[in-house]
Amino acid sequence: MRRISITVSIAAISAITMTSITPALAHTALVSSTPRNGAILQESPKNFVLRFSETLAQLDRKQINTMKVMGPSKVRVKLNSMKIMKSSLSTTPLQPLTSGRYEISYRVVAEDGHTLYGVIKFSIQ
Ligand SMILES: [Cu+2]
Repeated sequence: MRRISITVSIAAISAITMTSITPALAHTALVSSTPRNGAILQESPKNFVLRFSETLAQLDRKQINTMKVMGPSKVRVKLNSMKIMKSSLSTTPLQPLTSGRYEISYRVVAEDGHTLYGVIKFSIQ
């Protein structure tokens, strides 16, 4: 059963990698994430990191690049403040996550002004 879930998550990752590379448009795309989409973790992630293909835009005092993490029973995970380093957005959970399924949804604005939304799913055993 374990093997099946791992195969599925590898397929999911390949699909994502291909979709982010294939369009030859200049818009930003998610390059990688921690945790990876479809990841099955043994313990709580220490941080959440999203890496994009373009530098993210920044505005003073306005949080235009953000992510939200929903946990089991649709409970929102409390996060520390967002950190932006060029093309990556990261944060850490306030408390370790318990086992279950999680969903990271993000919204970022690249320097070209375009917005990108997406969802990353992972679970903790
Ligand atoms: Cu664009």
